Amino acid sequence: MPGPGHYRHYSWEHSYFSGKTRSYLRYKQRMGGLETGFEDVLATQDLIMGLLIPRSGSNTVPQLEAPDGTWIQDTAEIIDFCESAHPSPPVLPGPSRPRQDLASYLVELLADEWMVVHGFWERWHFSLEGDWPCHLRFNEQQWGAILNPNADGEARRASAGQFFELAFGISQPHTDPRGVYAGLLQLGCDANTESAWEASSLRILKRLEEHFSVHDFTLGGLPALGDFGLMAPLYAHLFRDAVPGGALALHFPLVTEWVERTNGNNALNARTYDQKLYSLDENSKLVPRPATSDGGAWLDADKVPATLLPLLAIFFEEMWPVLRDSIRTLSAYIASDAHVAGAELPGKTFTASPGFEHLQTGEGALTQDFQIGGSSGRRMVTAYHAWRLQRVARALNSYDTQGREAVADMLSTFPDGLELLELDGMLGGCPIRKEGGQLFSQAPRSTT
Ligand SMILES: N[C@@H](CCC(=O)N[C@@H](CS)C(=O)NCC(=O)O)C(=O)O
Repeated sequence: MPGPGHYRHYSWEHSYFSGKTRSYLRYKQRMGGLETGFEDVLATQDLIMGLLIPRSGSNTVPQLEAPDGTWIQDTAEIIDFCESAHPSPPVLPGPSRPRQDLASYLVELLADEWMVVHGFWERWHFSLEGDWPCHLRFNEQQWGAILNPNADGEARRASAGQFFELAFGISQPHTDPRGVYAGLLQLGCDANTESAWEASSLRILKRLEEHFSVHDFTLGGLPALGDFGLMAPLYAHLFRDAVPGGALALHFPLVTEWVERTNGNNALNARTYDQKLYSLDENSKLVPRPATSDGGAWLDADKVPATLLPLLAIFFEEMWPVLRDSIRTLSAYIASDAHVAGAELPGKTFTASPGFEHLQTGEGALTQDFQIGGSSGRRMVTAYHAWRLQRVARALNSYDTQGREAVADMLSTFPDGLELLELDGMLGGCPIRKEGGQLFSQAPRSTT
């Protein structure tokens, strides 16, 4: 049980981003870093309307309430807040280990904002009545838990069924895509690009499988930010899901085992961070040792595991060109007459933000062409990406000359990798301010 004055983590078990912060908070608590503990609170519709929206202006989960009443929306901010309040054990290597630090931020970004397409595709592609395999009932049950928590099982499912029809048009996603089905199109996953997105996710999973064959976590024998980031796509939408979960276990058993290990639950065989393995001494006494790889620690000397580099290569091959273009598109929009300086900007990851649909769909000013695996598509631009890149730029700025050289050495092995060192300047035309759950433009910075 959490102690007095504990944190409250408002979340859903089936939420993409909640899997990231839940596993993070559990790690901090179990390793002695979160003295008061945390309570995982099911964010039912009543709580979202009556508490989360009034406190942050956002209906998204997860959100965190600190013991002193501070309210935090967004997984990146939740982790940054807790790292600063509870530095030990760290999940960010920091400026003294710049290569591992940057690798952690990039894996987190890839997991949160690129793998999200595959995660949502897996959840909603198999939810159509009449298809096989079909996990519609499973999905209805998990959504019913938040929409109508006091009803009996059948009625909970029925509430979710009605919601899926009303919000997502689930009976006709091909002719009238709404909600999550519109969201996939807005993120550039359409008939033309769908197979390229699938190939991309298989490539990512294969590289992770290879990595976890050697190391138990992204940086070695303890989890880091990138591990918790990867829990977003891999926990609720793959591992825990009735259809993709089976496929993950069959084809990627090491990734499956890593999910158990990083989640820290039911992980006896997977071996987790606070576990010991034992051998017997000559008197048959138990002799403990860390249960995880690499002596239960991150690799020393700021080494990024060689098997993690191919994952970072995917970030640079696929995601970076899209992020780079999105900075340009967003800066042009902010500088245009269509935007009033200081006004709100769309900040959602998945689906266009309410009120910004005309800009983020079709040929709107906040859309752009992109490529994935040789296929072309068009997708929305969100200011959320620029805000997240500001965080990466801050990390880069915190490295000393030697640290920047070490990072440059690593970046030079990726396509256009060295461009990342220019990130701060590139973001000069679109500085973003976050207030609660909303993003706003700020006066452009001079880049000279
Ligand atoms: N950038 C946010 C994303 C949060 C988010 O999109 N959460 C999803 C659930 S995983 C949500 O609440 N979606 C509801 C909506 O957008 O209306 C974060 O990292 O916390």
